[in-house]
This record gives sequence, C-alpha cells and structure tokens, in this order.
Amino acid sequence: MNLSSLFETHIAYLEEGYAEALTLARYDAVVLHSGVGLKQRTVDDQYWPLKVTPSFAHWLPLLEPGVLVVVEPGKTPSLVRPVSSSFWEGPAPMPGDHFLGSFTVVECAPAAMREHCPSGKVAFIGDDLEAAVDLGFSPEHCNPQALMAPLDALRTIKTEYEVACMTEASRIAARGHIAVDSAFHQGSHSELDLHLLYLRVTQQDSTETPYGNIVAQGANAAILHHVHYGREVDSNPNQSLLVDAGANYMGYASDITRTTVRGDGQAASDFRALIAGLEALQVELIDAVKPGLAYEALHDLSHEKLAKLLLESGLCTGSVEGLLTSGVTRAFFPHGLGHSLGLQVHDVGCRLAPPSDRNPFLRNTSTITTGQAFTLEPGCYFIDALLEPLREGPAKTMICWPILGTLRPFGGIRTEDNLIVSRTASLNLTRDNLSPTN
Ligand SMILES: [Mn+2]
Repeated sequence: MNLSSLFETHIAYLEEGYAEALTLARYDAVVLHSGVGLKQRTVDDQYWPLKVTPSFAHWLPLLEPGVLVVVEPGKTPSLVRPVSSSFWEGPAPMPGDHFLGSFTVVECAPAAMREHCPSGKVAFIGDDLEAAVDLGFSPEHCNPQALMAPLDALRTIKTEYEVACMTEASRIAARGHIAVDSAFHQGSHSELDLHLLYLRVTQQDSTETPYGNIVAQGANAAILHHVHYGREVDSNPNQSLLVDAGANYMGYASDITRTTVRGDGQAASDFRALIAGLEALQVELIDAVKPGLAYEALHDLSHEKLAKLLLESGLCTGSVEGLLTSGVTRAFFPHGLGHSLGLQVHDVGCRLAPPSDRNPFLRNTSTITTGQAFTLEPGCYFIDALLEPLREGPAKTMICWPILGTLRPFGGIRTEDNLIVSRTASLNLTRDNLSPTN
C-alpha cells in the first residue's frame, strides 16, 4: 500500500487543525511526547510494553519511547529522537518510511532534548510527567483541557490516510476471524488454542492487539469481557463461539466481533436462527446510519428491533412496547451499541455529553457526522445476573423460560462491524473483508 501521498494530506489536515486548536487554547506551540513503558509494580523491575500517547500517534506511527513531535504553526513539525546507548534494549523496527519526509528530524542526546522545545507559551501532551519536568514544563501546561478538547475533536474526523490504515487493520483482523471460524467448525479446540491461532494468523503478539481478544465458547459468551481462556479442548458437537478481536495497523485499530454455532441439535438450530436474526438487525441499523442522526437514537432503535426479534424467536411474549418499558431488552442487551474507533479502540471525542439514564454504558452520544468512524455492535446474551431477577417482577410472564433454558448454554451473540460515515452511505470496513473469497 502506498501511504506517502495520503500521509501528506493527513499532515496538512493536522497542521491546520493544530494551528486552530492552539489559537483557541492560547498556546504558541505544543510538544507531543511518545510515552514510556510504565513499571508494572513497585516491588520488581518489570515494565509494561510502550503504549504510545494517542496524540503523538496521530502524527506518526513510530513506536519509540521518549520521542518528541514539536508542532509550531507556520513551521515544519520536528521529530526529536533521543540517541540511545542502551545495550539492554534494541530499537523498535520502523513501521514504514512514508512519514519521515514530513518532519525535520533531529537526533540528540537525551539531556539535549530540552534545547529543541520552542520558546513562548508551550503545552506538553503525554503520560510521562517526569519527562515533562525534565523538559522544563510546569504542571498547568501538561495536557491542558483547553487544548485537549479541540485536539480530541480533530481525531473524530478521519482523513483518507486514516481510513486506509483502518481498512488494513480490518483486513488483518478478518484473516484471523476467518481462520478461527474455520478451525472451530472443523475440529475441537480450547479457547486458548483459538486465541493463539488468531494471533498467529494476524501476526500479532498479544501486547500489540488493540485490546485483549475475547474468545468465548458456550456459556462463556455471556461474560461480556471473557479473557480467561479455557485450556480444555471443547468437543461438544453443539457448541457456540464468540470472538471479539481486532488488529492494529500503523497505530489504528479494528474491533470486530462474530458469533457462530456448530451442530444440528434443536437448540443449536434455534441459536443459529437467532444469530441470523441479530445479524439482519445489525445490517438494518447500518443502513440507517446517516449524517445528522443522533447515535443514541440508533441505540434506541436497536432495542426496538431486538424486542421484535425476541418476540419472533419465541424467547419473549407480549408487545414491543412492553419489552422496552419493562427493561427486558436491556437485560438481554446491556451494553452500548458502539463507540468511536481510531487510534484507541474506544476513541475520544464522541461521548462529550452523558447518555440518558436508560443507556448508562453507551460510549457514543455524538451526532453522526461525515468522516466519523465507529463500531455498531448489537448483542443478545443470556446473563443470569440480569435475567434471573426478572423472574420476580412484572416481566416474569414476558420471558419464555424453557426456551431461555435451552439457549443459555450458548452464552450469547454479538455482531460488530467498523464503519466510516460518508456523505452518501456508511463505508463498512468489516463485511467485505470477512467474505471467505477475499
Ligand atoms: Mn467494540
């Protein structure tokens, strides 16, 4: 993929956006620090892998600690790299060379980095506040909210370069999902085996994935963040699998979930029909995405559609209205419909206002805008902690408990795609790549 020309336009977007944000926040310049590997515990000498400061990663995909990007409107941005003399650590491999030409590159001794920070009123952005002190920054100029807010807003609109990176991140993840799906249907595996297969096929170490893979067989799919992978081979002929796993490309994330089931038993067949129903529901929601619509309205629409599906499947009885007002749909689908996506898997800038009380976990309350990237991930789970209490209240007669009992061993369903909003229709980064012929 030739990223060079796309990157030049991306940098031009950042230069313009940063100049406006700096003016708004009354700063002359900003120093972006790449970050540092944090110590895991105070009592030993193990460090977490470096997680690069997202605002730094907005400018380039370099994976090195202690590097600065200096942004001063009107000047070429500079990249200040400390020369390391460590014989314990090797440098991280360069993720490409498409970005270096856009910077004035300076290499210097760590002690000389301060000389490359501009004068005037300058902000520091980064997690390493010790480095900020060493560079001469006072705490009130570290990550100032007046600057962070417009810079976060800048990240909600993706440039063509970012769309290309996110598309590639989806392609890589799709390869892993296809391989795991195929292995699950052809043989018996433990959850750990399937997780490791995903990492091998996508060529990622577990520290490089944008988030911890969720690989859940059977009832474990009802644990929304199931990451304690079972070690036992699961040879149940009627079994479900939920995989929520992404990939990283040039710092950009994909976040994809698929649920599948094997076996011809009645319950497996019923669960398969429910997967198809949820998938159709998700596609309808994707078709409803359009600029100007509140994302939360889409979330509320997903509950209406889920109520219909629960009635059609025989899992519930009564009316759509009854299932909504009694909280039944929220017991089956407790999480938010989706979140913004980009340099972080739960990206910034789309939850500036809190959601309504009925949607406490919704991470996107923005008005849908051209250029936004977000996930759309409806679910339907059989979670005892949420459903059992309904046996005692007015919703008791709305749930068909024997059918729920036969489906409970399959845990639940989630279908998650990554979307970019364009003027005409949303661009689905996930579905085309998940076709086995791709
Ligand atoms: Mn997600």
